Amino acid sequence: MTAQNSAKRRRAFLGAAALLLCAWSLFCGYLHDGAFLAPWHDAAFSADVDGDGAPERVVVEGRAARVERGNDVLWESDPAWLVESLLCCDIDGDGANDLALLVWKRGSYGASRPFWVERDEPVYSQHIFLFHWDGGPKPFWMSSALRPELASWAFEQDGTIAVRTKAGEEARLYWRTWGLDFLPRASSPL
Ligand SMILES: [Ca+2]
Ligand SMILES: [Ca+2]
Repeated sequence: MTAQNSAKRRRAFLGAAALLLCAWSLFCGYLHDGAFLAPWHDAAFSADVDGDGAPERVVVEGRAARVERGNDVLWESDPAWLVESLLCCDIDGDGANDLALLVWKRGSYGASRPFWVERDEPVYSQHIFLFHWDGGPKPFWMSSALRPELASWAFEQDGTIAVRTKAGEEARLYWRTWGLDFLPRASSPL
């Protein structure tokens, strides 16, 4: 092999390595910002979030949620969350509207975690966060990582949440004594 050929092969190898490094960086960047997590859809609707009889504006935009009244922003979701969808409905049946967020976040736990869990998961997982409105959103139930993950959801007249999983299965979530749970298949209205 001539010195010229050897130099060519070295340059080709370095070029391929640089390309691979660029591709890997882009892939990690996409993973970092959650681009592969869900088809993100902006949405906006009116609902009486605080129960005063007048509607507020509920907005999901750019993976974040907010509640507006006129020109005022009453609440914005945590920037660490990627908000996929938001419902405003009475999920726990107490007569007052609640906010339900379908959220992607890193890890299964918040600021505190069980003592036996040394380190939270670094990858994104899907969660449901529920809030009462009492002068602002007060969290009252936050799920661990959803299994199965949800592709869509909608609040139904019977007080349940109709969901479709990413595998295409349809099911209902309902408010049990404390927390959302899947309706047993036999009692599902579907
Ligand atoms: Ca209101
Ligand atoms: Ca409620």
